[in-house]
Amino acid sequence: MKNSLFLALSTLAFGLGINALPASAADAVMEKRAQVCVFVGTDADFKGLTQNQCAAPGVCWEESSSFEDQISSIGADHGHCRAFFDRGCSDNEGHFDFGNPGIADLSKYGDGKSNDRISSWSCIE
Ligand SMILES: [Ca+2]
Repeated sequence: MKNSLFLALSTLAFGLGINALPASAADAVMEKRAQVCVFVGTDADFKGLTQNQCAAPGVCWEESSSFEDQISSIGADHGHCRAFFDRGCSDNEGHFDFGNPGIADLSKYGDGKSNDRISSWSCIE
């Protein structure tokens, strides 16, 4: 058991060492994956005013006035995301979870009360 843990940690350290090499393709991939992008639309089916919003995992994205309380479709390129009805990714007014491909029509999602209510979101890989 201890040996297998040591092997796992060694493999992980080796993997990190490879990724730490400068100016490599691995760096470019790691950099690209260091954020989660969420595509939103003010209308259903990712239409209306749209935007691709990217943030590092765990970082809270605050919707601008152009999108706050107007989003009707939302989806992430990968990862696990949570949309909040309050700013600052605060759960005061509730939330719902989404991922890829996301939810094309929030007015038909659950009780429909998630439509035009999103103020912020946050994702993990
Ligand atoms: Ca809308």
